[in-house]
Amino acid sequence: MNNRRNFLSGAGAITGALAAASVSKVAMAALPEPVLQTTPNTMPPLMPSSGRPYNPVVTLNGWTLPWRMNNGVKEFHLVAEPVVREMAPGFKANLWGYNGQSPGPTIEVVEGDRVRIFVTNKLPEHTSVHWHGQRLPNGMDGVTGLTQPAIRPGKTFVYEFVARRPGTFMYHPHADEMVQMAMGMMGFWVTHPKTRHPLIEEVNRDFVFLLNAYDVEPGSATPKIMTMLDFNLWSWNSRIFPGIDSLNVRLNDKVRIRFGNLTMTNHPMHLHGHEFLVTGTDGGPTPKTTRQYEVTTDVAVGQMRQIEFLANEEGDWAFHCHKSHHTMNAMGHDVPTMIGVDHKDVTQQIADLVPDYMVMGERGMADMGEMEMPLPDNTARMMSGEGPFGSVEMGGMFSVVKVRKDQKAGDYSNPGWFKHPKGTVAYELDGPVAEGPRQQGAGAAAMPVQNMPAKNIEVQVRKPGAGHAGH
Ligand SMILES: [Cu+2]
Repeated sequence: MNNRRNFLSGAGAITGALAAASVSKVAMAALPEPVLQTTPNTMPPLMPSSGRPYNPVVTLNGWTLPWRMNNGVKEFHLVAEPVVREMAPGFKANLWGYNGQSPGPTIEVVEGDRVRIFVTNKLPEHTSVHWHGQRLPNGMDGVTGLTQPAIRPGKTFVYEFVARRPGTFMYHPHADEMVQMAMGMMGFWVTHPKTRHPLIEEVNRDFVFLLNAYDVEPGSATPKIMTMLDFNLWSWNSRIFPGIDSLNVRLNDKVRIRFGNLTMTNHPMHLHGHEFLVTGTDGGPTPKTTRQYEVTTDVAVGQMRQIEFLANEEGDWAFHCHKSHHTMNAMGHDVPTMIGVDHKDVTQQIADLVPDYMVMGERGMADMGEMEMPLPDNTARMMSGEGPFGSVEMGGMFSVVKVRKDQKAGDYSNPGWFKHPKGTVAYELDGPVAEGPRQQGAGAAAMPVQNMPAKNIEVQVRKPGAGHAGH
């Protein structure tokens, strides 16, 4: 009870607001007052104040939607609306979302709960909500035109069903989907088991987030909605590193992380320092016989995965998508690879004409993370994040799992950087290093080659400058 009251009154983070003007006063009195969120920070777990108890989840850079009980029914109020989302400090995007943020709030219920969700549409166009992965009456499935009429701007629709299956789910529009998902309309849903479930472990920490992607041109603030593959912002809950909060846990905590993919490509999610099991999907808990230890698991488009591990190694452990372009922020994709290219002469010639000219990428791209390059206003840096040893040189889908001995149970605050025990950090060798012999000629086991080239060619690998589908 106390937790919820604190949550609602906490530092003005959440404010009540009136429902859409077109809803009559009588009808409004029948609706739960919508709760809005004004901060992109990770909110503490929302302890259930009514209904069956459960161990709540923590939404990364997000929050859980409070409800009210009405004659045994859990009532929620979602408001679909344009929002301004801070995707990283200093970088705000004009998105669409729910109740003040994108993604919308996480909805948490218990298996067997009867749930009633009011959806008010404050968007400039019609919408609907599809409850991804749920068993429900067909007419509650939220597919505009197929199972219900569209929710017109200013209108409120009511969805009602029993949360039949425990597990990891999400919600999103099934109306002008391409636009509405490209604009950030989505949210997480967790149904907790009502009793001990043989395939669902009790855990100490349970984190959730959605993988999403945007195409926002440097200097602008509204996503381009026609983009199919060429996104330049790869985000978790509409945040990009270094704007994504760390996942802070206590040493020897059992940790569950649940994620769903609403981008247009797959994301191999990789955790450092620990092995995990995939314990569930949006289809439910996985049978134990299918579980194997992994350090990377791929989550395909429209899929959800939940992973579990024992956090028994102290430290700051990277957790990220393993596609290296997905741990970068807005960048010019048509930049050719310049590694190894000597352009001293041409640089001097250009510098004579353009005094501020600088060459990028001659030694790799790391310089760009550290360089103070002038950027248009409201542009996310390509990669950054100041770590204890310098620039982390990451962006996009990247965060850190912080495992600490002295983190208190239930404390989700950031403990700061890990203090490595003496002698446990990679160090620079002092002294000379012998040069070994370099490879010469063909491998001894190679087949004889017909029509050998007249002279040996050393290949200069260079990416094509135009087009780069498929990442
Ligand atoms: Cu990825």
